[in-house]
Amino acid sequence: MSGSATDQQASLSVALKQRAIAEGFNPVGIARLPGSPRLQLRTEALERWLNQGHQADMNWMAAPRRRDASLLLEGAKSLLAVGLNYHVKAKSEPNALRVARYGWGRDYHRVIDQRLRRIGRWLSTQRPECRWRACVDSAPLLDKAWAEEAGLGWIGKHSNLIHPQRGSWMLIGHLLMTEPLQPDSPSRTLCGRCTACIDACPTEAIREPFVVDARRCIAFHTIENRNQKLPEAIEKALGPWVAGCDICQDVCPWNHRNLPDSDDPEMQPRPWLLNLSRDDVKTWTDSDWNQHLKGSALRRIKPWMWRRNAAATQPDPTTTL
Ligand code: B12
Ligand code: SF4
Ligand code: SF4
Repeated sequence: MSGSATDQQASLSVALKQRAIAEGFNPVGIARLPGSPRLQLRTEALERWLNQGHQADMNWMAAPRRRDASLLLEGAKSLLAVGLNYHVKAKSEPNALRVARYGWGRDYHRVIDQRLRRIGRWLSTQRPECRWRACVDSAPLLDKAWAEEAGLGWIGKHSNLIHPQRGSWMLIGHLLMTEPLQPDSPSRTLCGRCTACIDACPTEAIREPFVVDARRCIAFHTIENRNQKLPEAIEKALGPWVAGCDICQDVCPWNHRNLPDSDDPEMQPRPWLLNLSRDDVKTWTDSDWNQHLKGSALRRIKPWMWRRNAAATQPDPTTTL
């Protein structure tokens, strides 16, 4: 490649990342397909995870396209990885039912998708021949492995991506594109000898470092499990968690630093999510729920599931009732 083409690639890469930061994303980074050999290892880890049945009934996890990002966009050469910080100042009320932080603000799928598309449209003005595709969860992509490849952070032993200054409270999206861009360096693993997340998980869902068995995970059961009754072992361990579970991230030392709070208006919590009681859950009608969950990622939890989950919760042992 000629020197000037390399320079053009470099300046487009910088400009694209600046656009992403202007959209409220931080950290941001770029990776080249097909990725380093480490990405191959992560893909093999997915294979093992599926073979062990850790996906529970999320059969969509087995989609072959998840193993090869180039199948999501023909001719894809690079991707822009973006992180959206959802750490906010507000806290749950001490005796309230607990709702995982990722669901406090507006549905992150919509927020990230809209912003990525704006970046994509800008890219089209710079490179009209370039094709792109915004991916946030909805597309079968190994989000964390690609974000790690693009330097957004490392995959911790609880399997979430951690940024050294921002912790793990970030949601991830990607813009796949046919344009070859200049890649950033992949992140290094910084968990060291720590095992706090593995020790704190009440259901022993982190079977070994980096491997979460969804069949044992409270987040899976409260959000995805469509059975009328939760397994007994989950009911016993649920504590106050009615929607998702943040325990393994709450105990992580990388989340105990002075983390920047997001002032993004779309990430600010809906007040009712911080102060939800069993009585609210019992008495709200389906249409009350529809009203409360408008534009929320927690819509995935149907009203009957909120009732099922709440009925199984126990008071938080760390608070006095
Ligand atoms: C399926 C899924 C779930 C399932 C299964 C969880 C899981 N760990 O797989 C359930 C419903 C349980 C779930 C729960 C949650 N999820 Co979820 N989930 C996904 C989804 C759709 C796919 C994840 C996946 O590929 N799993 C398959 C297995 C094989 O992957 P894995 O566990 O990540 O394993 C990787 C590592 O272990 C690594 N690895 C393996 N061996 C080794 C060895 C070493 C040395 C290293 C370093 C790494 C490593 O390679 C594997 C493959 O990449 C992604 C979105 C996406 N498209 O990627 C969101 C996603 C992972 N979820 C997310 C969130 C926020 C959550 C919750 C925090 C929500 C909550 N509070 O309730 C919890 C966290 C629970 C937990 N400890 O993982 C975010 C995570 C953001 C981040 N900072 O990492 C994602 C990326 C969505 C997004 N777009 O932002 N989730
Ligand atoms: S989300 Fe909760 S149940 Fe799932 S692995 Fe983390 S601590 Fe365990
Ligand atoms: S709690 Fe410790 S082992 Fe777990 S992800 Fe954080 S640093 Fe890594």
